[in-house]
Amino acid sequence: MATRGFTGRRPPRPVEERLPPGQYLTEDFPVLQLGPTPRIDLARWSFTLSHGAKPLKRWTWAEFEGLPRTRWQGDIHCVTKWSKFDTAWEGVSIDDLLAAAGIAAPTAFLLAEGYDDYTTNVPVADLVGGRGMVATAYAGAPIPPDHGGPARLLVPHLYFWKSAKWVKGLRFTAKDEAGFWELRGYHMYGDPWREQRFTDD
Ligand SMILES: Nc1nc2c(c(=O)[nH]1)N[C@H]1C(S)=C(S)[C@@H](COP(=O)(O)O)O[C@H]1N2
Ligand SMILES: [Mo]
Repeated sequence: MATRGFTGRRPPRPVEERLPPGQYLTEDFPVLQLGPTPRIDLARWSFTLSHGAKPLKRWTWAEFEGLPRTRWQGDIHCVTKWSKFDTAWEGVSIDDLLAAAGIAAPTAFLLAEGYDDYTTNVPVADLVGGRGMVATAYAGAPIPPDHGGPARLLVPHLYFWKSAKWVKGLRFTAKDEAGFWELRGYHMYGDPWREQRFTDD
């Protein structure tokens, strides 16, 4: 006799339910960035948590590799309207980073900063509680440089411009400060399900 639910597998959700408004599904992984892909030597790579101008904690690549690892698989949504399903990432959760630094987040907001001087703002509440990580692997391999390797922020529930590539640190800020795209007309928060693409959406 076949028992319903015996395999413990849920039926896959239909594509329409997984696509936020205005998005389409792609199988590709488009590359979107301002400038050329920076080449980052792992011997010189470091990752820093800071509060304004004050550094709080810094890790070398070797130290970062020793931190607890987290895996996440799910859908990502770019403001240019593509969505990609079931992407698989591995890295260090922001919860584990803060614990390893021995600190609680000093403010409610931060700017993620890239080696290419890109910045983007994210509320701390959107990164803790298992909602964000500094990813170093994609689909079981080191993240390719074009997609932000050696390390990129991953905040999958917000539009993908919030997932800063070539991330070099997180800077806690007293107020919610606009980053590169947010200063140029993009939304301060960027929730794909509320279609927050531009400043006044
Ligand atoms: N450091 C950095 N991160 C960045 C960008 C950038 O120009 N520099 N572009 C952002 C934008 S606009 C998008 S849509 C995504 C694209 O990520 P992908 O190239 O891996 O698809 O990266 C975001 N992260
Ligand atoms: Mo983008």
